[in-house]
Amino acid sequence: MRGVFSEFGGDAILIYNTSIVDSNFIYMSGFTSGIFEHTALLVTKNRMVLLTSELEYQTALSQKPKEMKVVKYTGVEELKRHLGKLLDGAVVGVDMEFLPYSYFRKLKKLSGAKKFVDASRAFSKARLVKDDKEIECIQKAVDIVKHTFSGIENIFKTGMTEKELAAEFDNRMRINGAAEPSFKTIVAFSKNAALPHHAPDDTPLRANEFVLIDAGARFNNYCSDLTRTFIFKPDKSSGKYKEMKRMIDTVKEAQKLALDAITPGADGMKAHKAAEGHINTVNGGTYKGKFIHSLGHSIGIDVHDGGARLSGHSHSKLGKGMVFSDEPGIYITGFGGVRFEDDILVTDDGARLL
Ligand SMILES: [Mn+2]
Repeated sequence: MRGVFSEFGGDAILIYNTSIVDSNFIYMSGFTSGIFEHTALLVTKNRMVLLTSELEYQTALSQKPKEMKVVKYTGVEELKRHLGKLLDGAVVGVDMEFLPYSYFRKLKKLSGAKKFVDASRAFSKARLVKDDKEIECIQKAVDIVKHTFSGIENIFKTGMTEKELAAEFDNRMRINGAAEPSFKTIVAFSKNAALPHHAPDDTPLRANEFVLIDAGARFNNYCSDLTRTFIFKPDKSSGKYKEMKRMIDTVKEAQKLALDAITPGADGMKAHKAAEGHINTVNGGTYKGKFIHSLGHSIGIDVHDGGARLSGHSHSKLGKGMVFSDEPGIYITGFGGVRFEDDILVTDDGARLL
């Protein structure tokens, strides 16, 4: 079932949502509706048992996969009874990167399990390689953002704030089919674009300035993550414009070189170095050291899906079915920044843009 067990040696896996939902819960259940706080999901080699409250019971029944049994429980004594029946004496995998220690102790005691072992690596390994259905969802999430970007320049207006543009972008993503933005949309004007994770504020838009938008959509639980950089009302005769344009051309070329360096079997370092090498050497080294983050991260149910990275230190082996962002950038403090980001799928013999 979903490849998690082939990576894991124990008897069962226990996923327990606190007031935050574990993305492994979403991965295993496939649920797209409901909140499922304080819900437990028990997974064995060929079955799943969901222990949830009355509140979510009908929602669970309407979405459950065939192999899932849904059980209602109220209170800690009933939870103990169900967990004990299913896990007493078992070696149980839990996601130690998610489950808080206080819950770890409580659940171990309630279940009577022999031992809790860490299943976080089994999950991240299984989730790293996407099946066709997952790729379809990511593609849809990508299409929604691309569609939102097309024509967005028509709403740029002198004096509009970053917050206003972010709100408009989010609204359009929803109208275009997103369940929600997959993270807080970044809109950065002018020198704010030099801060890769700038939070939109009241900075007004001015002519001949950068407009950087980094946004993602969620579709059927799966995320996309794309960035575009524009120049608002360019003054093409200005030196500033020429510099901004050179930064844009350099980043776009770096992004292309990185895409060409992504092949199954290569390590995560190769593509990063292809982009970085170009940025560091172009135009006599003007931008040396100005690409200040990793080239890319794995994308799936989480925007930063873990498992593997495209970075200067990454030894991750790339393989067919993995999805990464390809997002080089140049950041010049006090002047501005440029980033272009697309999501790519590793194929049989290379990578293709989603
Ligand atoms: Mn990204």
